[in-house]
This record gives sequence, C-alpha cells and structure tokens, in this order.
Amino acid sequence: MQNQIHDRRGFLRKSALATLTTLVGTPIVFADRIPPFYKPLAFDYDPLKAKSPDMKVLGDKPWNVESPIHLLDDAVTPVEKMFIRNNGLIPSEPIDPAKWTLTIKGESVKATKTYTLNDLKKRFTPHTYQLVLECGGNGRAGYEPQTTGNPWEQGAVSCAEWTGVRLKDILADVGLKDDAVYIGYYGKDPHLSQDPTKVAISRGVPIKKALENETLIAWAVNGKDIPLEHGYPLRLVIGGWPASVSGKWLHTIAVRDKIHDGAKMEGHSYKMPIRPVQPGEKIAETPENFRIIESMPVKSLITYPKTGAMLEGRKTLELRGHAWAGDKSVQDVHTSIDYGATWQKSKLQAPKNRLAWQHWTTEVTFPQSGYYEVWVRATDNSGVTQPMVIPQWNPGGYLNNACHRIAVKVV
Ligand SMILES: Nc1nc2c(c(=O)[nH]1)N[C@H]1C(S)=C(S)[C@@H](COP(=O)(O)O)O[C@H]1N2
Ligand SMILES: [Mo]
Repeated sequence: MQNQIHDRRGFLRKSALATLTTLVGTPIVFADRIPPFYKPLAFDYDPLKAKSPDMKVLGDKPWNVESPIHLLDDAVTPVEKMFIRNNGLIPSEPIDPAKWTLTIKGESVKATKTYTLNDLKKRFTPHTYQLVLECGGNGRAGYEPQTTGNPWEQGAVSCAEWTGVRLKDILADVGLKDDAVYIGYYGKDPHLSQDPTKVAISRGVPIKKALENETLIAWAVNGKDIPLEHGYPLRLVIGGWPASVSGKWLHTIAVRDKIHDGAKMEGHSYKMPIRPVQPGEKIAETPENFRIIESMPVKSLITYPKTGAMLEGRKTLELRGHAWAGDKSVQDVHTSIDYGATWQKSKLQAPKNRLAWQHWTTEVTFPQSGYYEVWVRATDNSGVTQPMVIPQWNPGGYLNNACHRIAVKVV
C-alpha cells in the first residue's frame, strides 16, 4: 500500500487522492499539506463505517455482512443497508476512474476491444433498473447439517437501482462470433492469499442471459458512484440469478465458446445436485451430478414489523414486505397467522421493471391477545409456491427459500 499510494518523493499520488476523496465522500481540505510518506487514516478502509449500525457481520476476511430483515423495509435498498459478499479482498490499490478500462476478449469475439469508463458513459445509452441481487447461499443457516460457506440467515439480498450500459450494446459494438455460448467476468479484487496468480472469483452466465436488456455494466447505484465494497468504479449487474454472477471491480469480460471455467465455476460451487441427496451425504463433484444454478427461486420477506413486535391495545396490524422470483414475476403473496392452516391474500404491486422485487401489504386482525407467528408465502407466475419447511438439503447449502416468519405479541 505504502508504495502504491505515494510517489517516489513520498507525496500522495493523484490517483490515491482521488480514491481518498471517493472513500470519504468529500474533498480533502489541505491535501497539499499532507507530509511526505504520511498515510491518511481514511485508507484503513472499513466498509462497515458507511453501513447501518444494525448490519450483521459474518466475517471481515473476507468481508461478509448481511442485513437484518427489518432493515430491508425500503422500497429500493439504500447502499448502507445492502449486504456485502466478498470472496477475496476489497481492492486497496488506488482506483482512478479516469484510467479504468473494460476489455472484452475471449474465443468468441471477432477482436479484443478495450473501453475506458468514459467511453462507456459517452458512447452507449445509459439505462437504470431496479435489480434483485441475492446470494445463492442466502438462507444457508437453515440447513441441517450445516454446509460449508457463510451461514447467511435471510438477509443476503438487496434491490437497488443500478445505472449503466447494456452489456448487449457493448457486445454488439465488439462483434460476436456465432459460437458464443457463455460470458465470464474478471474483477480487480485480490485473492485472499494475496497471491497475484490466483483469482478470487470469476463466474458468468450463458450468452442468452448476458444479452438481456437488464444485464448492465454499471457505474452507479441509487444515483451515486458505486461504493468501493460493492464494486467501484464498475461492475456487472445481473438480476434474478445468484449474485455471484454480478462481478465487482470489473475490468474484463471474456466471451466464451464453452461454459466459462473461471474460479468458483468448479466443484459444487453455485451448483445443485441433479438428484435429491440425503442431508449430509457426500456425492462426487462431477459435472454429471450437478447443474449450475441459474434463475433464483420464488421468495418473500416481511420487512415490517420486526420480529418480536409488541402490539399494545390494538388487534389489527398492517404488514408489508417484498417478493421476487428470479427471472419470473410474483403472482400472489399470502400470509398466515395460524401456522399455515389458513392463508390471506395480500395486495401486491407490479415490479418497477423486470427483475425488480415487488412490494406487498396486508392488514391482519388477531382474534385475541397472545403470541402469534405471521408467515409469508409467495407464488410465482408459473404457479410455484415457496415451501413452508426447509427445501431439499444440498452440499453447498444453496437456494433455501422456505417461507419467512415473524413472532408478534398482542397484549
Ligand atoms: N469481483 C468480485 N465480484 C463479486 C464477488 C467477489 O468476491 N468478487 N462476490 C460475488 C458474490 S458471491 C455476491 S453474492 C455478490 C455480492 O454483491 P454485493 O457485495 O455488492 O452485495 O457479488 C458477487 N461479485
Ligand atoms: Mo454470493
């Protein structure tokens, strides 16, 4: 770090100053008076500083942070309430957005082409979409026995408003060969071991998903620069699929003539067994036994009230939350206050755009004082409903979309 942020005479590099300004979100007054070889305190970057105090930290090497469900109450998730999932380290080298480039290469491009971030902003039409990003392992803590991977409860999901250019517009400008089947991304984050020959994560999607309108190369979220921990200054954003396909600190996309074979595409990473397996069972990690997770399953959350809510002197309660269904849309949301014996239909809004989550509200009336649970269950537009019990155990602990429940005390 010391070498990268200072020039030979020990003064802060211009690019380091630009990064510092981005990190603190305000100009560095007296920047010209920073002594040689002095490392400003703000360079000890802690992504939690900008987050809500209630966020739950699963670990800091790498940084993995999830949102308690009641923090996800906003219609559009503010950045301070967005979960963070890193496989490697947050880049610590100064980032100069004026020098950032995106290279499109691979077996299935007609020729390799490189764009600066400014080219992308100037040469292509920008688009803004609300997109659900949900970690494939969201809900993993619910599986017994526990699998390897972060034990996420249900808060590794966000729906923010991303702005960027369509990957399909860039790929049309580059020119693709007929044999393109997949894309793979590369980001600037160092591997946990800091071994520069190792890649933390490099995943991708089939070309069909890559060419959808909503697949963005984004430089802004909720109208501002992307925060460093979420991929500043450029990231791929692909809604509805495991968020591991949305590469942060994006510098290269390879267009492949086969399924991308980058880091975390192997073994059982982001894959489901083709046949049901016994909880805890070990099966050979061969491609025949697993399929790559694509569209995420239907899911819903109660974001208000918070579990444990106490209702004093009233027996009705306005509940609200969101529901989403991967590439599909949500057709119905139901709630139950009697452990699933009967269900009441909620009011459900249309999504802002394809691949955004949908908001639901309902008013429930409790028959008498006492302890209740409220359960929520969404159904997608193909008629598939969330399970009330935990779904099929799998070696990676993925795709737990069991219905969300809260406890309420009516006094
Ligand atoms: N370069 C890079 N991109 C990445 C990751 C990473 O570790 N490095 N993690 C992925 C995973 S597994 C998830 S769930 C999402 C999390 O995005 P967020 O931290 O912005 O919420 O980023 C994805 N993109
Ligand atoms: Mo993830």
